[in-house]
Amino acid sequence: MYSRAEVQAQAAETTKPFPAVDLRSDTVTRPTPEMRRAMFEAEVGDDVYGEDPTINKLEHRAAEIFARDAAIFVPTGSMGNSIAIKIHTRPGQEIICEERGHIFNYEMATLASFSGCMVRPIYSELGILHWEQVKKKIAGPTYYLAQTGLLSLENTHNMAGGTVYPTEVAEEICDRAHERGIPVHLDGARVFNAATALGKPVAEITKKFDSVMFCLSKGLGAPVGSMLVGSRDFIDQARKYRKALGGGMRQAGILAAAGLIALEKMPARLHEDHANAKFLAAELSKIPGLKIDPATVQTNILIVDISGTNLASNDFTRRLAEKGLLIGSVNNEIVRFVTHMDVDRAACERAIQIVREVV
Ligand code: TLP
Repeated sequence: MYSRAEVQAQAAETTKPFPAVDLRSDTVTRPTPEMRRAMFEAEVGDDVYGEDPTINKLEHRAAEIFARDAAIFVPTGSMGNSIAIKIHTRPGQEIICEERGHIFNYEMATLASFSGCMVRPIYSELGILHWEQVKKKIAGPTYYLAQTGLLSLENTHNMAGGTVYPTEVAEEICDRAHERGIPVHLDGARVFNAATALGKPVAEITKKFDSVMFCLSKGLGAPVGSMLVGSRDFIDQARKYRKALGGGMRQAGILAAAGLIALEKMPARLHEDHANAKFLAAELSKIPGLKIDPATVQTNILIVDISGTNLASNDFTRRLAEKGLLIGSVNNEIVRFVTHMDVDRAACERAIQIVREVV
């Protein structure tokens, strides 16, 4: 999404004397004072020996909240997805996912290099796949066709604009895939945003998936960390692959202490980010040259087509950054705004003002 030079330029903006409004991602949040205190006081041990009490507590709570056998802490969402894909597939198989999916576009082709698989992508305007589309892409039994090893859904769908799977749509895919012996993984980096939008518990909207990855370090505000949840056998295997990838950390309870607060307390405030995103969408849609349908904004992500401004997106984001607003460029015509706990309504109003000035 960003070149190294862009990242450095944007980082330089954040050190300017006036406060930048940073809507690049919900990954940019800083830990709350309560998280920092908990990290300072965390009881720790060696997690590779299974002896870190704070990690054990976090894994136990994650399993409980998702109503699953077990869970495992991983350093990043990308590692969580890579591990899940490795467990579910064999080399030479295909993985079906939506064309703008994170596992396909932003994980450095790890599904190929680590698991030996390739992607059979399906495009869907709002990022939500339906069984009728999926079933056409499942490989037939012909011996020389690469077999479908896994379906992977993304909820919310990041690059489609934080869109949410209706539970019955996701469940139909899981049920039909299972009838064919194909597992279904959920890239639920922002599954708590999905649950908030649907008004349902995460356990309910994820119950039919074989495995779920979710991030503590996005909307939930933890500084580091993601979780994988699934069956006992799946998590036992995940522990081995996490170590293989270099993700066996030692006194990781320092991180889990913040993760516990993220997990227990932060889902309850996500509706504020969604309300701010809807506010931004409504205001941006009134600015000539910007294309966004506020009706499609369900959570905290806005994907905006700026081709009508006649500015390339890098130019657009640079001009905004000069005035103190940081957003992300997805491609030449598309930019992304993401709301999170470190931007309040006043910051969003300032963001709109800056966009108006630039356009
Ligand atoms: N997404 C990041 C970027 O990589 C695009 C962001 O700023 O949104 N699944 C989904 C759906 C994600 O959006 C992300 C991160 C991940 C997985 C990976 O998580 P991390 O960054 O922890 O590896």
